[in-house]
Amino acid sequence: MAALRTLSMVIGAAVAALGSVLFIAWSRYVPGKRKWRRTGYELEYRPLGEQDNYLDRQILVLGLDGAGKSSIIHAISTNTTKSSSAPTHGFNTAQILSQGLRIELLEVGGSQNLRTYWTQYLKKTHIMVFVVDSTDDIRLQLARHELHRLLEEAPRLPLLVLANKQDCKSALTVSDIYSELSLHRVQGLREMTLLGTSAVCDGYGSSTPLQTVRCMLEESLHNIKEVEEKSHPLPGAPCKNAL
Ligand SMILES: Nc1nc2c(ncn2[C@@H]2O[C@H](COP(=O)(O)OP(=O)(O)O)[C@@H](O)[C@H]2O)c(=O)[nH]1
Ligand SMILES: [Mg+2]
Repeated sequence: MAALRTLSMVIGAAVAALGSVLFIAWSRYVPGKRKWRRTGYELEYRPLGEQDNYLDRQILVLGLDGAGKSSIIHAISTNTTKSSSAPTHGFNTAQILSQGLRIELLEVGGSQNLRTYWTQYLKKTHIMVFVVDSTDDIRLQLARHELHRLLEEAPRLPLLVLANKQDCKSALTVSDIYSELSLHRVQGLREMTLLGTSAVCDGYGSSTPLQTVRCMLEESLHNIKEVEEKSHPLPGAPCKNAL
C-alpha cells in the first residue's frame, strides 16, 4: 500500500515537472510576444503592438515659474482659457490626439529646485517649448541662461519660444525678447520659432492664437515622423517609388 502511494506521488511529480517544461518551451519558442488582458470577465488574447495604432510623441514645456506654462498647456489642450492657475510643484501633463499621434504635453515646474531636473527630460522629447513671461524683465537674464543651458544639452532639438503675456501693457515686444534671449545664437543651427502669445486673452493684439500654436506643433511632429519613416522604413513597407 505504501509502495503504491509512493508510486502515485512520483508519477504526479513527474507529470507536473513535464507540464512546467512544456509550458516554458512553449512561451520561449512560439514566436511573437503575447499579452493576456482582462475584458469584463474573460481573458482576451491580443498580440502586443496591436492594442492601439497611436504613436507616442512628447512636447516638453519649460520656462521659469510663473511664465504661463500651465495656462498655455490648458489652452492648447482644451481650447479654453483660465484666469488663474496654481503653481506647478512637480509635473503637469495633458494629452492631445492628432491623426495617429498621441501627443503628451509635459511641463516640469520652473522653480529653482525643479530646474536642475530639466535636462533629464530632453532625451525622450521631440520638441521643446520654452515659455517666457514678457513682463518679467528682471528675470529675463535668468531665463536666457536656463534656455541656453538646455540648448547645449540638446543641440538638434526643435525649439519653439513663446513670449507670453503679450496682453499686458508692460510686456516687452517679441523682438525685444529675441534680443534679450540672444536667439541670434540659435538661428540657423536648429529649427527655431519665436511667437508672441497670451494664455488668458488668447490671440490678443498681434499675439498668435494658441490653437494656431497647437496646429504648428502638430504639423512639426508629423513632419518629424515622415523624416523618421524615410530614414528608417518599416521592414516590408511598400516603397513609394516602387512600380
Ligand atoms: N496676463 C496674463 N497672465 C497670464 C498669462 N499666462 C499666465 N498668466 C498668469 O500667470 C500666472 C502663472 O501662470 P502659470 O500658467 O501657472 O505659470 P507656470 O508657472 O509657468 O506654469 C497665473 O496667475 C496665470 O493666470 C498671460 O498670457 N497673460
Ligand atoms: Mg505650472
